[in-house]
Amino acid sequence: MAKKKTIDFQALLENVDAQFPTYQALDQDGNIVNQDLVPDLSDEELVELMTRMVWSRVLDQRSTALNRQGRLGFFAPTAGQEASQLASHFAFEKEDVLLPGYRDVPQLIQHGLPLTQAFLWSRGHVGGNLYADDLQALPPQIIIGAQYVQAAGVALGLKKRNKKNVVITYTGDGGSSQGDFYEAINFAGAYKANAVFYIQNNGFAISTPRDKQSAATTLAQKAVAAGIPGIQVDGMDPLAVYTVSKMARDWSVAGNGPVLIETLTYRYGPHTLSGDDPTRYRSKEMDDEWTAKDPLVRFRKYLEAKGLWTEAKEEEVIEAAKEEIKAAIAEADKAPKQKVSDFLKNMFEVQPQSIKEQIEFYEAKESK
Ligand SMILES: Cc1ncc(C[n+]2csc(CCOP(=O)(O)OP(=O)(O)O)c2C)c(N)n1
Ligand SMILES: [Mg+2]
Repeated sequence: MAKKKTIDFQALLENVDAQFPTYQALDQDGNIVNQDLVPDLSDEELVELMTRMVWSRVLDQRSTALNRQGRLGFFAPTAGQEASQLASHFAFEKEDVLLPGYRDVPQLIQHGLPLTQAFLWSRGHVGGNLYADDLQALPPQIIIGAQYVQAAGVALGLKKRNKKNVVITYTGDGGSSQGDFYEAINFAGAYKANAVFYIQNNGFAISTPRDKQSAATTLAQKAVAAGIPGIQVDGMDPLAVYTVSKMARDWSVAGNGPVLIETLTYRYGPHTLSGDDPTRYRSKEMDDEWTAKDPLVRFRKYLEAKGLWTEAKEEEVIEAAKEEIKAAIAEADKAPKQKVSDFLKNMFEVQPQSIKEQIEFYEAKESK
């Protein structure tokens, strides 16, 4: 009797993995390694992107200092993730809808949230959540993965209204283990909704390493089960992140449905400034390896070689950012003291009876 053919399970896994290479345009020395991924950006746009990334690094440093002085509340450091955050966001339009996580404040400010309001949000002040009508964004989500389900809903709304816009949302490697993550990409895929979903894989969910999140070789391949395209990109490479993001937006705006993008990145600082000590779960070797991949260093080298960037220009950007931050924090200090009743009034458009009663109670107390 002929021997029956067996299934090669190892090959099944390897065949999937082979479809998810890491896209890279610019290596860590600032050299182009893949001409196909070099974006069609003007010199001015390239300089603008670098300016935003340097601005974000300064915002990270100043926010850390302000937090330690007790002048800022919640802060999730962003240094290291500038390409992942700002080169991705650079591919979208003001009318696209941004649903950020707690670490995505730089994109939110670039999308139009005044810096003063971002500082008020950090302080837990209700004024940080009162958005101008033309700001197409929701406040940063703290519940891991929850913005993904909301993004799927907003994306379907855009689709039903025939809008040529998309939703952009971000979660982390840890967020990609949440039920909300799978539900959202599955739903958005089934309805071909207009969305670009990002997983910023910075290697850790607080202290939990990436290899404890999933047995999948890449997080991008989670897209397969949702029937949508998934791409893994070098998240320290602003050119590749931008190109992949722009192509994903074009694909989704054309009515083809969502895309999932995994950016390989690293946060240089602690998880948040609320007591995390990364030396307890990350080695110096690991930090050094990722420091060598710094997105600012490689982009600076690339732009300097093109004659588009100098040390003097960078100093100018740093000084301007410091001034902007100083003015914004002074403005935030002028906000009226937070009242409990203001918080309650901001919860529902139509107030339930229980909230009405609480508002009355607090207003009476506050007027004394
Ligand atoms: C539903 C939920 N569970 C747990 C937490 C507590 N928590 C806050 S941040 C975090 C880790 C998230 O890691 P990741 O998604 O990788 O994002 P990163 O902080 O690395 O950007 C956890 C577990 C939370 N905010 N929400
Ligand atoms: Mg993470």
